[in-house]
Amino acid sequence: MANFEKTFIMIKPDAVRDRKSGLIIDRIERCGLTIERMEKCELNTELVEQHYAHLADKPFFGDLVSFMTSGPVIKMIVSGLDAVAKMRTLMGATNPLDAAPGTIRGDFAHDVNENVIHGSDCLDNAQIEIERFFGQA
Ligand code: IDP
Ligand code: MG
Repeated sequence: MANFEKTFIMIKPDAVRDRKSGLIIDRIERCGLTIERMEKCELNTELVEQHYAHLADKPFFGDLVSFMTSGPVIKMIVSGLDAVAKMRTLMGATNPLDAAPGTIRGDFAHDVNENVIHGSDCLDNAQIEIERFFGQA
């Protein structure tokens, strides 16, 4: 049975810089999901390090933090039936080389670090990330 869910989505600095935000938002709405909240903002290093803490021991962590603080992002709360899994499917694989054509990363991303979009990977993390980026709703 499908459940109504909210998930945390972020259009990353590469896509904002390349003016792909509108195309990406269009894809989210086309599959029946709703943008509940949306704001353009710049992230500080501390917030990015917290958000990606599970990757702190990876060799690319420094590049990831630099990239995510390199320019504005557009953060969103997206809702709908099975919104968490639906957004992960719509986004495609983390590495654009593996992301299927027709997915957001498959069509817009060219680099495993600069890969256009973030989406929560499970319902528990969606709640944590919504609170981290938007505060208590
Ligand atoms: P996800 O964004 O698909 O959930 P995660 O494994 O949570 O993937 O990684 C978070 C982010 O870290 C990725 O979206 C990407 O920006 C970056 N990243 C992941 N793996 C690599 C890598 O092997 N090289 C460079 N950057 C990576
Ligand atoms: Mg992840």
